[in-house]
Amino acid sequence: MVLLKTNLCELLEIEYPIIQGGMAWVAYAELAAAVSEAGGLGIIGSGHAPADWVREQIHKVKERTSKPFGVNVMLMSPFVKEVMQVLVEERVNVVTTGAGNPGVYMAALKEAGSKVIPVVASVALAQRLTRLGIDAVIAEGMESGGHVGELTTMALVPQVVDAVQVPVIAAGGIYDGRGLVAALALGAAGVQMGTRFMCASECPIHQGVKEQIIKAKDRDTVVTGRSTGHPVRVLRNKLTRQFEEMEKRNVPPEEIEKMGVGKMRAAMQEGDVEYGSLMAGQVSAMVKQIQPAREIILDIMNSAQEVLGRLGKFQ
Ligand code: TUI
Repeated sequence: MVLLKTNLCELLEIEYPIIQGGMAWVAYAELAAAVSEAGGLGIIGSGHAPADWVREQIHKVKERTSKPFGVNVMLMSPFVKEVMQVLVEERVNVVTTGAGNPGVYMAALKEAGSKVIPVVASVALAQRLTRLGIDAVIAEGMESGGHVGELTTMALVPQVVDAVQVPVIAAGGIYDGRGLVAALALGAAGVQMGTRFMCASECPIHQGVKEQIIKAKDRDTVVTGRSTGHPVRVLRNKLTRQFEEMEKRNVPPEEIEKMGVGKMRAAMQEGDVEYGSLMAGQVSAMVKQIQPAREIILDIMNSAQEVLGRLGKFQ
């Protein structure tokens, strides 16, 4: 097995430089524990969930593994304050944040000994947060599923690498060893992957959603909600056609936002693949099967070894 130990492995005390994305309604304790047990960093996605739920999930992971794990906080959640308080009390190893600026929570999290790793979609935010003492940063390109920025991973990652001193984790558009090696070539110290882990056997989302990801082809994801200021990448379905139609008619953003409420839950829990929000990234097309998390991680590392062997021939 190729040894791709980076400073991220050291920082997080993990075996492989692979982090599982903290996806709301998807990344439950079962998945996070399986990824951490397999040598990556598993992350619970807290999304819009209340603090008590997050505490339960943390306890569930702690029962299943003694290895480090993380929790992702969606900063637009109405429960963000209470959730942060739970993370401080539980002394979670790693806290990742999304969809905003975690500045006001930094001091308390650092005090509790947590590594703080925000997701950014721009160089400016990465720089601002570095000054507050973050431990690493996740640079997420618009290939990813869910809430997206404007830049691609290929353009964003090297710009963030040049702008900050902390380790950079590349996210968006990464599926296998080719993506991992490419990310390292751009200067990243590791990768975060969401979509592929949605099809992990341990991921307790509805089987119908996994099937849609496996069926997806290269152009089957679209970005909707640009007019609301919260664009999200999802698999194309009847819901996205409704959104497109509303945006064409210049329906007010509040009404469009309203139509999105509860749609992630409808997809991920109830399996409504027609009118649910199937947040997934552009690599959906590359996902061919449901596999245990351990197999996914070993497959990525094996294919990274193959790529490095191939590149070695150019020396
Ligand atoms: O957060 C994500 N992905 C998400 S969050 C989510 S839940 C949601 N539901 C409905 C509408 C919107 C979200 C689904 N997927 N990824 C991390 C990420 N963060 N990507 C981009 C950003 C980001 C964007 C703007 C981070 C900060 C930011 O600006 C903050 C500032 O102050 O400049």
